[in-house]
Amino acid sequence: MTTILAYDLGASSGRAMLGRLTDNRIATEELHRFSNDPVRAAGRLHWDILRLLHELKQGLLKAKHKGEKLRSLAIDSWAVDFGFLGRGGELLGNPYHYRDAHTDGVMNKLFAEIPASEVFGRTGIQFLQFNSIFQLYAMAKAGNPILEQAEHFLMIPDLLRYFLTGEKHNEFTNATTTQLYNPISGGRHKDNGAAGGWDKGNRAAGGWDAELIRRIGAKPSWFGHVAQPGSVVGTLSASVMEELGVDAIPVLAVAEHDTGSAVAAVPALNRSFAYLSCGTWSLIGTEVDSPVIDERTQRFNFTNEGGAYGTYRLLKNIMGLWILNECRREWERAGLLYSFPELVKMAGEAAPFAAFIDPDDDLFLPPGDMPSRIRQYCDRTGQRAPDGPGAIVRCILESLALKYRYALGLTETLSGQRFDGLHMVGGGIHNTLLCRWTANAIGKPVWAGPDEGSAIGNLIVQWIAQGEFSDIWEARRTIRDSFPVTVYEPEASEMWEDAYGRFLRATRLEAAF
Ligand code: LFR
Repeated sequence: MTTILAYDLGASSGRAMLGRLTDNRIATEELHRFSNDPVRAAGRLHWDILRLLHELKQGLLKAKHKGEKLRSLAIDSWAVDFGFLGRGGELLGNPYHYRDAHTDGVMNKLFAEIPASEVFGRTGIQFLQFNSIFQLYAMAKAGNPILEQAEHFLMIPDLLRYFLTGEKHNEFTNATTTQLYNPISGGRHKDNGAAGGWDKGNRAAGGWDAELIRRIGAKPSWFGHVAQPGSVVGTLSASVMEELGVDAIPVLAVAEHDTGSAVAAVPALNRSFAYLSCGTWSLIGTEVDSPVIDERTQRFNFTNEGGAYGTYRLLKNIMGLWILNECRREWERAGLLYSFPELVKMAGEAAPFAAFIDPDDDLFLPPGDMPSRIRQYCDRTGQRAPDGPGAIVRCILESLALKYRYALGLTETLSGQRFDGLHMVGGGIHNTLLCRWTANAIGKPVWAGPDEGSAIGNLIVQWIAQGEFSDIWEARRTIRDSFPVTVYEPEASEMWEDAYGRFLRATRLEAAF
């Protein structure tokens, strides 16, 4: 039996998960769970990176107290955010939260200097105003003093890994989400293999795009060695070992972008599959062997994020359960306490298809009063706004399910494939109404499970590196055998078909076709 540790950090909570592999079955045990609370300071929204480091250490201590012998550990988290180290490896400030307002309006300013089509052509990454490229450009334009001292750009898991090991690496899957990484030619890694492919040395093609980096006011020297998932990127440092009284545990790079790990854990048996990683965000798409960078992918704002083992994720970000979470917070602020099951039950009892939102409207990106913003959206689009929590939650969940149908259809068009169902992974699968409505909206079965996709994806890449699985497909079969998958068959297809037409008109998405 081999026991390993996966840290999976989400935008609202993190966990340390033990993984055990016995007789070709995976078992997980949540060792430590903690909230991740962004902190607003001096008008800016930050991640509390040292608190996160503290929680990682608590996870290690809990493993020690249980007498666990860990063969390795790895970290995954949300993407795009980063911190800087200065001279001597000093941390320069606290990383900004991707929902901070400093990138508002910045995309168009950058496009006035570098055309959007060029940025997309070089990176294949969808435009989201919080991508690291826009954050860095905003920092450079604002004359942010951190950049004067900066020597190393490290993304959230890179930074935490650095604190644990003292080593600085940029992990590949997260690096691609910066929108400064060129998967085809790159700047420094031109010799890494065929365009967009995967060479025998287990390194993806491409590399940091030094020219793009320079043109946004950043320095290529900040961006370091790109580590592939499955490579060893350090060992717990002597000072961490001493502080915690633990042994020298090897630290591996995995698909450190949580979505990369979640997709690695999709229990698909067939190479052609569609997934929906469902949590704070909904990420819907398919896995491809090389990036699909063309005019249509750009027009529909699909992305090509790097994955484990030379794959790419052709997918679209959909705002996801964030809107519902923020509604709940807002009601709580007003003294109305609802649990998620209560809200979902109320939604089930509300009138169907009364109003629709496009969850990806800019209105819904920043934290705040979502019930008012939904009202504002409905006023703007000439719809009667939903009134009361049940109707509001129904509007959100139906709109999400219909937006999934829209994005799944586009995934089929852009990838030239047809899918006979949708794999749903992540905590969002506990929202059974959303699973059911998604099956109805897409008119195909939904296969829901596992719920801890990112943590499991993190674990299997560690085990593949250790030779416990021969490849990702063997690991996916084992996931399939180890965790339950709930099947939702589509129902009421005519009603949902009709609702889809109304959704497209209300949200103006029909114009996209
Ligand atoms: C999901 C996720 C998405 C990314 C968003 C912001 O947790 O990683 O893939 O677009 O968070 O980083």
